[in-house]
Amino acid sequence: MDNKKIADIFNAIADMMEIEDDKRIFEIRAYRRAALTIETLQEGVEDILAKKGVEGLMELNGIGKTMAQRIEEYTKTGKMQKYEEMRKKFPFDIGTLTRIQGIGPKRAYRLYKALGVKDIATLKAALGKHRIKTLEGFGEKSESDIAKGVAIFEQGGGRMLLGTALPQAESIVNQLKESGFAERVEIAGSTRRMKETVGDLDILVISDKPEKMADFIAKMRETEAVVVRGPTKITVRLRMGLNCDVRIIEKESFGAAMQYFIGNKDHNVKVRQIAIKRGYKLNEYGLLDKKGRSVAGEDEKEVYAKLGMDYMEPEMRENRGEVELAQRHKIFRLVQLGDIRGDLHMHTTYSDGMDTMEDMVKEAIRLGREYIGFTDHSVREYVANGMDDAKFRIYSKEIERLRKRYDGQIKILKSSETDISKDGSLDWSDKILDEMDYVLASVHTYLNMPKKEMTDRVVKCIESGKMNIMGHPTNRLINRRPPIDLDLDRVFEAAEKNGVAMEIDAFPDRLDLSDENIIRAKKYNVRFSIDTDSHRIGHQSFMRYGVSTAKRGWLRKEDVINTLSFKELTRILK
Ligand code: DGT
Ligand code: CA
Ligand code: CA
Ligand code: ZN
Repeated sequence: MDNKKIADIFNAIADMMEIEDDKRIFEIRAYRRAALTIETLQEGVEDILAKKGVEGLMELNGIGKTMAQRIEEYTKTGKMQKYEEMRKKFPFDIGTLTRIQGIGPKRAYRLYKALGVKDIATLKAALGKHRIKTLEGFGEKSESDIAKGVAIFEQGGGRMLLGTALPQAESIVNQLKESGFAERVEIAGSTRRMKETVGDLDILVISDKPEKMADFIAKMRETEAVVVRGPTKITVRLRMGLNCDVRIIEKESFGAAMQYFIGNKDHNVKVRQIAIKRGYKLNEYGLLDKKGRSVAGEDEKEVYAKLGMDYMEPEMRENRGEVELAQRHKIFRLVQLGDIRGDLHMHTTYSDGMDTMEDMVKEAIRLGREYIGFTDHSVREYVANGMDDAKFRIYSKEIERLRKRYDGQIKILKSSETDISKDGSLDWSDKILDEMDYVLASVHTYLNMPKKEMTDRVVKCIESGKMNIMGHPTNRLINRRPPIDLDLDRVFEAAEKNGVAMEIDAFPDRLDLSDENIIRAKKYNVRFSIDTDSHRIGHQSFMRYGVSTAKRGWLRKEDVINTLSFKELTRILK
């Protein structure tokens, strides 16, 4: 899958154009839009090209003829001429530098020109010598912001978002299945556990032609280089920037290998100790008795069963108490993707969404949603093209029109992602709030408030009795922006008292609340709403990331409000 690489290149071209001549707004925007589309696409561009050609790409929102041709050029040659030419003028790692908080394209260029900053290493050197603050237009504050940005970037440690890694893993799985050399292919590791970021991909294969299988993997279109190759394992470097471990497993060991390569290390260590206590030995080949005979191995559930344990879904296997629960046969059913009946957070062209409301409705129907809620931004979110009162009226009318038009197919709720103002009030008059079926409220501004003030602000809003769902509660962006400083216990307590649901925003760079914060929230009697925060029709499929995050936080169906029927939901939203 070339998506990630192409999106990175498009963004880099836009960055370089901005340095060169920022008046070419339309061109720059075209590259950014195309990058956004490709980045969040869940299907490989090369698959679209193979099926429908350049025209197929042009059907995508934000991809015109030029962009489609550039994509085709890259998939055919592994290069994009336009990019190669521009790189000569700007020979530094613009893509990485502009990912750092506090550095835009122009600043990256200034840092390069003045201090020779080319990448993270040279940026750190400049920070170490405190040379950045001496540059005109930078100063003390910029230097410390950039230093913080670098720290966040490095904490990420080159880990990739699940939303980028999983589609790539799935595409490889499909290719291996179609190769004719594999009897069974499964994703393992952190990707299978649906962890928010992934260090490398792990794939398990049953194959009776291991040599041919390994050759196939070495020659796959996404393979950049073979890192190591042995008789049962091949590690390749993927062009998109991750490594991928593929292990070839015997059929009779496949369940044991799944157990070993899905659970995180700590989970595995615990399970192995249980095996030892029961007089067995457990490894990736099987569960063996004292005489070395296999008592289980082909089937993963059987391995756990022989150890006296319930089966746990991969999302649970993080050694957070699930092993003990499984031993006591207390593993319960987690919320499933199929339980989700509606999506309560989505944007349209009325604010910063890219698709029309009607197209969003059609996509929701296609996905089988029973209801959806529109949540275009309130006016204060001017960067996101927030609506004023007059625009809200038109928005409101359009919702009513679509309600009639799609009556019987889907229920449409009226809402707005309402800014929680600096003083904890909501960014709409009561009159307009009253017209909404529910209120989703989020913090988007003054993100640096100290903990006490920030918590007071949010709690005051929750206690106003006017909001129903708190949108992306910590407002973090994975590997890019830290969470706002909130005393979450106070927030959850207030939410419990006031019947406010906490959102699990399913957008791949948010996943907010995170799994760990969901676990914290569960100590209180709060409910959750798993929403996609869609800005395009394709984003509605992000629901699976939200549901998996909920599973990683051990949520059940009854913890999640958008598993309710429309009737029940509207009753609790009143
Ligand atoms: P990642 O790649 O950092 O996102 O995280 P994982 O969990 O995918 O870790 P990885 O790729 O190093 O290993 C894949 C699986 O193999 C992991 O889920 C657990 C298992 N595993 C790795 N190293 C060990 C180990 O030393 N002991 C045991 N018991 N299991 C291990
Ligand atoms: Ca891994
Ligand atoms: Ca690995
Ligand atoms: Zn928002």
